[in-house]
Amino acid sequence: MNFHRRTMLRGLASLAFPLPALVKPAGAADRVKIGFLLKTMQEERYQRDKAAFLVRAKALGAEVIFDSANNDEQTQLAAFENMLSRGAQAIVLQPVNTGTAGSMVTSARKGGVKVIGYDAMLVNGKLAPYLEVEPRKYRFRIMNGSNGRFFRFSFGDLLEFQQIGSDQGLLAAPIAIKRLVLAPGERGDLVFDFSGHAGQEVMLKSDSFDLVQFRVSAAPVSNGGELPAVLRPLTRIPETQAIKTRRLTLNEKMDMVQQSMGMLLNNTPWHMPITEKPVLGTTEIWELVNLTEDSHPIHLHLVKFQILDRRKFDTFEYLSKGTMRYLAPPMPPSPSDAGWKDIVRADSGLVTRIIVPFEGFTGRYVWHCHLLEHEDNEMMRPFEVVAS
Ligand SMILES: [Cu+2]
Repeated sequence: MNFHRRTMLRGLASLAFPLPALVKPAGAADRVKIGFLLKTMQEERYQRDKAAFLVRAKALGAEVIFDSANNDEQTQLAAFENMLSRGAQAIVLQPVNTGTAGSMVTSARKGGVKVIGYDAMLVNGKLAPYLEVEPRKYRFRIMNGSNGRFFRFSFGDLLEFQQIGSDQGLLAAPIAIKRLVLAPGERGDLVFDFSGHAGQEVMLKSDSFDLVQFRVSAAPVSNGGELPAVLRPLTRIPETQAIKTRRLTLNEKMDMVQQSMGMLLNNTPWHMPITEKPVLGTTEIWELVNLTEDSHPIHLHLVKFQILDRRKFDTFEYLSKGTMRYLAPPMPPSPSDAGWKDIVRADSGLVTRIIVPFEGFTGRYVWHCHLLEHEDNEMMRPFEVVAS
């Protein structure tokens, strides 16, 4: 990888198909045997993962021994031993219990068999990458491209870095932080100064997960000067500018035995008639009332918006009587969240308010949760920007 001052780290993903590293080119006489052991096949995504894995392995000329464990540790242990006895040279493992996975890894290593964690993090499509850098400032543009994982980015042991931008552009001024939370789809524009780390290694991490190792060269170089103290004027949109406030709920549908049947926006499936029709050139406040137990990164197409605040409310009262009773004062957005955004984390039990100028074009757009498994299951709605 040849990274420059402006570096885009894209496609951070929680799903790894680390096959190319294991598999010899198709046509090689000795086909590599790979074990692929999932914890369950009860979820639809694993059916798709299995199919994709098999296709990719076949294309690369590998033989796959597949099994799943029905969420049972002992079943998984037996399946793992079976793969070893059948001559698997590497096993991609999704442990039922990470605590007991150690014994499987130990027995595999005795026979020289590699074990690869199924839920590995990929950075720009690479597993455990490193980057050689000079002891100076680097700019990193990071996008969380995972299906559903929230990242809490930090450098090394909570080293300070500067955030200069969020989803839709530069912040008003750099902010010094030690950790940045990004939900799926969110972006962060960061500057890290390696000048104090010449000859050392610095890890970009998310909590205990290692993402990218930076190997800092020892020779001194110019550090490129200081960051400007002011970046771009950023006027907060006054609430009085909004001509309409919409209260929109985030809902989880339950069946008779309280099993989740999926998530909805405003309790309305995708195919129902359009209910949100903002007028071009006007500004609206959208109140996202999260009645679920999850945090949902809500994304609006076309527009950029600002986060007004988040406020705790009584979900039980809202669900039972339909009345809104706040339990705490509103919380303003953090400095990281105070710039132009197109995705907002709407946390459980909070009303998250955004102020949205509808500029640019009339027409139909969508708004949706950015968790892939939610948006692909009805947590998406159209909106239509209409002419004044
Ligand atoms: Cu969601």
